[in-house]
Amino acid sequence: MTATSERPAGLEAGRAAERAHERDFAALAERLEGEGFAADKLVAEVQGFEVALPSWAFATGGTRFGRFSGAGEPRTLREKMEDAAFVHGLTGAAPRISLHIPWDAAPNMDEVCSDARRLGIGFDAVNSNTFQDQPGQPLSYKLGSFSNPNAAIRRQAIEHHLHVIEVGKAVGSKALTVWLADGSNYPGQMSLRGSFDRVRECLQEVYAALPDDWRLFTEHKPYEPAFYATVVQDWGSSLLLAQSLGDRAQCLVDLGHHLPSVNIELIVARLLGVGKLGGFHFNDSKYGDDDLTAGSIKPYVLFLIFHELVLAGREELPGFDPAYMIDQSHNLKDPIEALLQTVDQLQQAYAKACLVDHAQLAEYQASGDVIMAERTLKQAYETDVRPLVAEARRRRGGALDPVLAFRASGYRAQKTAERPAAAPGGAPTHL
Ligand code: LRH
Ligand code: MN
Repeated sequence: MTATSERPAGLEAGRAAERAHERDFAALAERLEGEGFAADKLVAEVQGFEVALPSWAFATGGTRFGRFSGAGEPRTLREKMEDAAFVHGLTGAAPRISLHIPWDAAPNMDEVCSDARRLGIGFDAVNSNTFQDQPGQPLSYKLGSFSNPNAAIRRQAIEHHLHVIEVGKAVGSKALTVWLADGSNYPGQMSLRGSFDRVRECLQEVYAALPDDWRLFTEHKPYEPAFYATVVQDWGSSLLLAQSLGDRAQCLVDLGHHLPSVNIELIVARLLGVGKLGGFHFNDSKYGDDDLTAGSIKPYVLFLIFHELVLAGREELPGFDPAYMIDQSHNLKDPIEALLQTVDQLQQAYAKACLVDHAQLAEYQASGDVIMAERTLKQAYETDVRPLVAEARRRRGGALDPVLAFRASGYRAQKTAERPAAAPGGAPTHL
């Protein structure tokens, strides 16, 4: 197998790259057929994998220590959608964008819908925001939103969520993601039970306002911006809320919202087991909510998560309909290149998970053959599926190597010319 860096760049990676791909794919297909897999069926499965892009990840992100803005960054929702459509064009696997309100508030949502139709993209879950005070906002969320002891502030937060649902309905979203920054920094500051009860009460009102074909995703996070207690701190708190709300309330797992060494695939299996796994915010992290590109730090964990998902899908587990979304902040990488890498990593993790011999694994688990059970997973994980994933993209009109194709396309240079540079170090367009 030749390393990608030797292939000519650009969408038309050139016949040489095409030939190299065809040889690699043929070799892999032959090997997989030998192991009892139908290569074309696997390609079709990978083609079926789609992930939503976060509108807030197309501009360079930053930390409290600073932000290094990039060239040609989007400044409007339309420009974010242009970039999203370009990512979809190169991968064939990212047909929807997830909006964040009010960051993506637009005066005319009909215009947004016609732009989306023109660009060939749609809308996934819409995200609320009660973790910032907006200009002119009457009451502050400094000490919480749904958990706030002040009923008027809770009312304001509920009204915001009802507004977000209206925006989502206007663009055809079918889900609302609720992540609350609510929490405390010091023991005694907040009633640990009262705050949770207030959140549940407010969410019940929001849930009641959901259109019948919508879902509500509750997103847990252990800390930040609260540094002592976060009201929806862990999957257990999120599950308690989702179970108290109703069938269309499920839990969203942001991979970065787990303390180091927490077994995320186990949490995924637990939520799948009770039909409460609503979706994901894919990213990766080494320490905290680092929002790094998925598969960049813990690729085996990403594979193990997809193993649980593919198994659940094959078993047609009740309530299995996970919403796959990305949630990242690109501080150093070109945001589009980072998202192209991410989609590729997710496609690869999914493809590897499709290679697990589930029947064999179940046998080894039943017979207590620890080594062979582990080897059955590793056999799939250690298979180089890059030709399979590249073929799936090619059959959807995408690029064999999206990052090289993006660089060859000159898109960033074109956008840099079109879009005046953001002030260096200034706030990203979404803040
Ligand atoms: C919180 C979070 C949440 C989004 C925000 C951009 O850390 O993961 O999902 O609202 O990032
Ligand atoms: Mn998230």
